[in-house]
Amino acid sequence: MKNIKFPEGFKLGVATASYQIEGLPLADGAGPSIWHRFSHTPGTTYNSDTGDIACDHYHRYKEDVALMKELGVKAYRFSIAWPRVFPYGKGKINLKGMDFYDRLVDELMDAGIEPFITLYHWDLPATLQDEGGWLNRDIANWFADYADFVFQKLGDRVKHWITLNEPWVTAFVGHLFGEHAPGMRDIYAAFEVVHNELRAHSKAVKAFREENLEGEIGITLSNHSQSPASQEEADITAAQVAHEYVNYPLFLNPIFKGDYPQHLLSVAKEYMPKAYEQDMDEIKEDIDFVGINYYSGNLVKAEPNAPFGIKNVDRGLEKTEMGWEIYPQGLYEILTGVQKNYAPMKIFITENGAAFKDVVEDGEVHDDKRIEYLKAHFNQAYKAIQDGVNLKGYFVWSLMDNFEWAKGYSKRFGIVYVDYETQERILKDSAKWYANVIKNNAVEAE
Ligand code: IFM
Repeated sequence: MKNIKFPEGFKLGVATASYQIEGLPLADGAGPSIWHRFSHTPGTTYNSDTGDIACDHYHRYKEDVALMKELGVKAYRFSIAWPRVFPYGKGKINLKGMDFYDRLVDELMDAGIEPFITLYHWDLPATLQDEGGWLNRDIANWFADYADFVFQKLGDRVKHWITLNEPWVTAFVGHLFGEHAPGMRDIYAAFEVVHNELRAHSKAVKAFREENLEGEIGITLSNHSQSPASQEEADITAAQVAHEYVNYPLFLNPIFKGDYPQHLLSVAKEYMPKAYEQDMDEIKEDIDFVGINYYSGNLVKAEPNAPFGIKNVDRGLEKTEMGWEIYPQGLYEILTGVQKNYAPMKIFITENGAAFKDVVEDGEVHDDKRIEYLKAHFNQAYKAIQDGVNLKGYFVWSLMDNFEWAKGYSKRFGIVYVDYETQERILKDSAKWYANVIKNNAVEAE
């Protein structure tokens, strides 16, 4: 069997997020987050699931770090729950909450695993939501102050920082589709959130630079490759609009070029916040890397009556348990697109993985489909490196099964199975496969 080998120093890691795994969201003086509030509101999540216990990682972090060490992972991407550190989002500091992350970072360092920290993975302090949350322009300062505090506490050991995870999802799934916290349905709000997220991101980057710490900072963006359903001009334009609306251009154009992407503005300018142009110079700010999350692709058709004139059509590809098309070549398209348009110094795939129906048989989980999925995507990442993309690492989503937001615990993304009754962790076949990939820094070629 032929192998493809990743460059030396390539960071093969795993990723998680605070509310999805930690449990005990109110422990040791933490304040409630919007996800705590949302998941406790009837009818918001599958089975009324909440993050109250999740994977009990808050208690079991040592065991989980040991598991990562056993797998040989080089890097671990996790997020900090803002309301553990600032229970009200600003003002009063909760050192006990900060201590948890301090201990976690030490544990990782002892295990030789590099921490990559996401500062915001959707658990906004609920009291900030009471002041408008991402719709309040002051959030740029609230976020930068929180980030700065964390930089000061952990910046001696942590060398990779991600400001926001998937700001598109916060804006649109949380403020237009109403499926995520805070559960709003208002398109003007969604675009205002995008803008304030960008302002908050840039302020945090500036705060990081002012600390003069050794290390790198970037942002993580969600992506679904968007292919036109035909070579007709209308479909090509629709795919381009979809791409600029849901993918990296919505955020990277402002960050790298100081403007929103043109195809998107042509259909959505009316939704942009008043005088948004005045903030663009401040938003444009050098970052050290771009984080790319990629799971699936869409086939796009022009549909004049649909929002923004775009409609997804089913092309009959195999889907994961999330109902997402498996389209590995889309990862290549996204990576090469980022490289070509913005030439960032570094790119990391900060999430890639799949939910499948996992069954425990005699204490084992034979998740061949997940292995196949990962292998195909690793091959596309390799191809992108060969073609000049500055890809420096790859984080599998997720280390372990966890709270999949509105879908609760019904979808399993982990390479480690979690028995939620007993909290037992079971290495799926994909975890054993990945351990081997890491050991050899190589994947079977396809
Ligand atoms: O679980 C999520 C994660 O929090 C953000 N990116 C997509 C994952 C799978 O839906």
